Amino acid sequence: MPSSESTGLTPEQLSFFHTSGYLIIPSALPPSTVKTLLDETHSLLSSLDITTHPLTKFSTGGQDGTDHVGDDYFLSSGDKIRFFFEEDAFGPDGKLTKPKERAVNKIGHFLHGLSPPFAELLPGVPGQKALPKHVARDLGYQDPRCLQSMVICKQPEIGGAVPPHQDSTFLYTDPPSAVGFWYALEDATQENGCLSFLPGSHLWSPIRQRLVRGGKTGTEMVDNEGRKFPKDTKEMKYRGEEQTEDGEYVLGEVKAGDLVLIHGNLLHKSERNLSKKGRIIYTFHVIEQGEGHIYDERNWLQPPEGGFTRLYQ
Ligand SMILES: O=C(O)CCC(=O)C(=O)O
Repeated sequence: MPSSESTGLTPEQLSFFHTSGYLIIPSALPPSTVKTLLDETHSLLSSLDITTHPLTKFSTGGQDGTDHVGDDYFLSSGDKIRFFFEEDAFGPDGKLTKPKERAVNKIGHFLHGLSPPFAELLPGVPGQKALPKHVARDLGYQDPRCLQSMVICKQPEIGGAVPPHQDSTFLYTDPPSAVGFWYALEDATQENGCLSFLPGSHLWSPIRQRLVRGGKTGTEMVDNEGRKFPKDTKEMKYRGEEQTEDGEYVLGEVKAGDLVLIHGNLLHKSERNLSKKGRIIYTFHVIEQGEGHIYDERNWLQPPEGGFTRLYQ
């Protein structure tokens, strides 16, 4: 890859990310890569055998996580490619009301290890901008590890909402260190349920709770007794205005190929997709495994044999 393409973030992009807690990078993937990843997604969907599938729905339960999915199919998905259905894909008789290709909400959580086209994004493909390892370096990671990846389909007409949440609640290290890399593979608009963000909330909204294994449903939220902000977060500032978790969210409408970076403490969400247009995206998350960051053995997601995938070789 020519060195001019081996980019990380510009000083302006880095400053926007530090201030706002998210960053949109236009055209981070070339159109040919977007097509390859969509083809791979469709091929994975066709390969799904619903006769042997437990018909697990994907439910986040939002920030309080009371209804978060937690069955064994989900809990053991960290080193596999598994399929989770839209909650509204089932009729009263418990049967799917849509063809499987139009019913799956999410495919996860080891695409970055098991699917060659998705795996190639970590080192970077020709023409890819803001390569994950360079972004991680610019964000100050010592030993960044990719710990999960997923395709989220947000299907036409039945695409589920994702309530406001912070990714470090689900992918907790002490201190928190998660960053999400979220690639649009189709245009995402207000109509089909794009992301929205509460800008700056990563600077004042602590990780109060975290999702662990246990409880009646396999996962539960517990109070976070560890640190609640990343190591380098400056002192929280109250700037006079009311800072509440139901403040004003800004829409993140994006085009296929754009990359969105999301700070692990940032409050963000996406609405339902009731439109006729799907919204397929690919996302993976990175955490710090160096410098005294502790990955808790109670976290719902546990490392595969050999550990989480290194970004720096
Ligand atoms: O793609 C979506 O709708 C939500 C994704 C999200 O919130 C996340 O990956 O943290």
